[in-house]
Amino acid sequence: MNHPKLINQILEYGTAGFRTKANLLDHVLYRVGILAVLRSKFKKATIGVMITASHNPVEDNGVKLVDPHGEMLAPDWEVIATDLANVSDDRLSSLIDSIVHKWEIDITSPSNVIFARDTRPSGSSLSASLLDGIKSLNSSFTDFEILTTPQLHYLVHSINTNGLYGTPTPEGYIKKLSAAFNQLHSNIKHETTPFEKPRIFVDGANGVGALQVKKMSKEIESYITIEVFNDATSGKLNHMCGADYVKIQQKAPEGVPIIPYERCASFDGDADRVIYYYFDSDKRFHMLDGDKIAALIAGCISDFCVQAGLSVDLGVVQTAYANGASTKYLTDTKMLKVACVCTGVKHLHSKAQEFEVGVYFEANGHGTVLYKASVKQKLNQVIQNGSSDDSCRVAAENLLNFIDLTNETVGDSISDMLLVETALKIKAIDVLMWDAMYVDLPNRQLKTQVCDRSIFVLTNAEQQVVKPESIQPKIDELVSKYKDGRSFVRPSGTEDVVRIYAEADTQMNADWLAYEVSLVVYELGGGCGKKPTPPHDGKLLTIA
Ligand code: 16G
Ligand code: ZN
Repeated sequence: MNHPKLINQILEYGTAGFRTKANLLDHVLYRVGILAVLRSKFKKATIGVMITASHNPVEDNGVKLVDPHGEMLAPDWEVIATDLANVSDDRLSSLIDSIVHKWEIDITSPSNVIFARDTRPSGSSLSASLLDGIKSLNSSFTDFEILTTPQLHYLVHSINTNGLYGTPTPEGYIKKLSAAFNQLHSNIKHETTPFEKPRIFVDGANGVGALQVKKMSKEIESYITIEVFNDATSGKLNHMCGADYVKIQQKAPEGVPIIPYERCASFDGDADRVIYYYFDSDKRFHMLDGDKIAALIAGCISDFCVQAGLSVDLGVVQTAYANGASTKYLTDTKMLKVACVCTGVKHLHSKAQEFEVGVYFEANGHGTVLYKASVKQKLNQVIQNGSSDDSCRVAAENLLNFIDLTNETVGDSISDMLLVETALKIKAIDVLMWDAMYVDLPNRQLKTQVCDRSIFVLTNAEQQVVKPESIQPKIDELVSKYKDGRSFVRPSGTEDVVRIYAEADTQMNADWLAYEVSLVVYELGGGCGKKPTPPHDGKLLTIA
């Protein structure tokens, strides 16, 4: 038996695919190889497999499938993935037969699987296990070796559109984005520009994003200087650095120089998230998260549309983690439609598809923009009708390049960063002016352990607890005690914890509200392990 299943622990295909300690994944990768081939035969298209555990520690690894248009695996196949990963060795082949039968898969039809991995040391042997699974069904395949998650999503989509979305190679990705960036930046002319050639410090989380952004940087160096830190040459992946560290700890990563007002961006371990920040003259840290990125980008697209004389249905999709101040800014100041959905990229992505232009971002920095074909058609129409010095035509050209600079398949640290840099240049604003768009409400995230997090049933885009029934009235009561208070709790999809989010008028109040709510979860939700401890003496809570 190839790649026998040596563990009894049940692994679930969750929001981020399978993710656990790397040494538990050998049989899972083999079976995912089989699953990807079946999916490819079923969809009659190329399927992608990405081996990564994103922002998790280097000892972990994970794997997820990429569907034909570069989107996440369809939910009904997530269940199949879970079944395949957990079935005993002796029942594996009969389960495969039953999947083939149930989904009427023509096992003789051609299939193609492409795959890549992040920089984790466990990646190459897990790739080999995956490949054994793919080969067991005689499928064709390409191993793209070390790439970012969004690069793999791009490749799947461009292969399945016969190159219409972009040349289906890693170099094609760099070329498409860099060409759009260079075109935009050569078009933008301001009488007074705050900085002629911007510079940005990138924290590559000691991962694959660092390697790829260096390649990108060479292609666009006429218009921007990108200096990469935590570049995987010596430091440990995601250790004291990266987008998740910066967002959760609300502090700067190690390894990035502190220079006042210098723009800095942190990627996560597989480069599908980005968080911005800067230091003021007192070396105080200021963060610009996914909400602020969404506000900047949505505002820029909306301006382009107005300048091009186009009316489009533009919406912004957030989750409950979006800072209340950002939602207020988007709706009240920018007069944009805002939708709130459950956490997880697939929920944001599918909601964003309902708009002609759907901007979606999680506060943690994962997000992108989706454009309906109708928008691209309207823009081409404006270009055809306009004269060369026509400002409508120029705006339409700029927006088309902005679309080309976007990785529409999934959130992408590199693409998102270049969109931000472009939006700042177009608006002729610096990081301070961007930050001043609105002021974040102080907030705090905590997590607490319960014996069984599956007892939590939520509603209203995960903002209210339905079960256990006693919890929500308590949360409502606590929230009402705090000015600008808001709080919700949800079981994590990636860790064995319940997460608590709270915001309020001051950091101290946000910390106390988060603490009080975590105590409610612990006491009424079957807490186990360490009981939450209160924030002491006006000091901030230390986050586990
Ligand atoms: C996964 C999700 C991410 C979400 C996070 C929440 C994808 C590709 N990733 O990383 O969108 O923010 O889970 O984690 O969907 P949690 O359930 O542990 O809070
Ligand atoms: Zn990631």
